[in-house]
Amino acid sequence: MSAVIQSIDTQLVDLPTIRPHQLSMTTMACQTLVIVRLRDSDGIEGLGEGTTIGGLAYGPESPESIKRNIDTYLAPLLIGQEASNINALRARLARHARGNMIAKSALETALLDAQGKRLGLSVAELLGGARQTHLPVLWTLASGDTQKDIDEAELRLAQRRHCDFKLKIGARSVAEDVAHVAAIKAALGERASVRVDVNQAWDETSAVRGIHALQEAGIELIEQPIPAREHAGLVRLANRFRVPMLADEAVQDARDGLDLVGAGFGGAFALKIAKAGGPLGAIELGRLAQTAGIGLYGGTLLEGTIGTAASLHAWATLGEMAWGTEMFGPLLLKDDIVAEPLDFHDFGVELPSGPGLGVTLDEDKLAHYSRQ
Ligand code: MUC
Ligand code: MG
Repeated sequence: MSAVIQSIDTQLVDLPTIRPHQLSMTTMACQTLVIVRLRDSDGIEGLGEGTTIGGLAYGPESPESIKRNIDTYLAPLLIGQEASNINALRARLARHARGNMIAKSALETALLDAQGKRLGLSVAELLGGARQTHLPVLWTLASGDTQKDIDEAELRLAQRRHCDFKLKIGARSVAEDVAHVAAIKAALGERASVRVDVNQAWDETSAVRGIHALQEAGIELIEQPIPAREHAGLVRLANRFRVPMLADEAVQDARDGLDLVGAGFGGAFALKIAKAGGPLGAIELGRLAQTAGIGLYGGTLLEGTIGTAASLHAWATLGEMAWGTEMFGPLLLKDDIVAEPLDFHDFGVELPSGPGLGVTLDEDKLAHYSRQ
């Protein structure tokens, strides 16, 4: 069953969010997905998605650069190549193009989707098989308003949709952030796990002050308190506090994971397909963490359904993750571009079944939300 990659098309899709989503570096009212459609000579189409947060606010790739770099540089490296040897295609992209991990993740996802469809296997089966099919999913409270966040958490608990909450902080002063988080934790009590994501906003001294107070307030996990490259500082914070540190921006791939483990980091790692250049790189980091006894967390860059499904297939192969997942991206968007949305219930989501990602496009919706 051999096929050649014939064409790769990319589209920018702008979807409004259900409410403003406030992070330390930007407030989002809309999410832009870069949708990849990869067609092979046997007529099979693979879908992929490359998505970031807030244009260039989160990282060095923007939706526009992802699209342009796929169209100009990455797609030509793949077109005409044999479609089914994904390891070889991944190596080819790595050899001829540096960085651009989100763009590479979108392409690798499309290759996996196509190969799964070709063989009649789900992406998780292609990757060795799923060890779980219902994955826990937390919700991020980021309206910027304490009472609105509490009301939102109460609603999600009552709906049995989420019982773990992540609060985005770092845009305001440490004292204001701590008061906001402590009020939410006090309102929810033992009914919910409350964590924070600082998205690199603090220096180490502010982090010591902030984390001390957050630990006292009963917060369970502190995500990326200081800048990504400050590995030594993150190790110091992890050693200093009882509350665990979650490395996110600090750990893009297995290379970073190895450095942090080597430096004595004992916290947890957030995996994201977008950081590692696709599901395969994220699984490499996950396996390294499992070998080193580091707890895992399934992370998102707030992808829509295609990127979320690709991540779920990867996380499912790793077995239970100590800190669950945050694969709620589609729920933050007002609408979707797929025919069948993911099934969120009982504090988690079902792994989609069917060949490939198990996701089909709704062509009308795609056309409606595509940027002209
Ligand atoms: C991040 O840094 O974790 C994940 C959830 C959310 O609200 O933002 C993202 C990015
Ligand atoms: Mg994070």
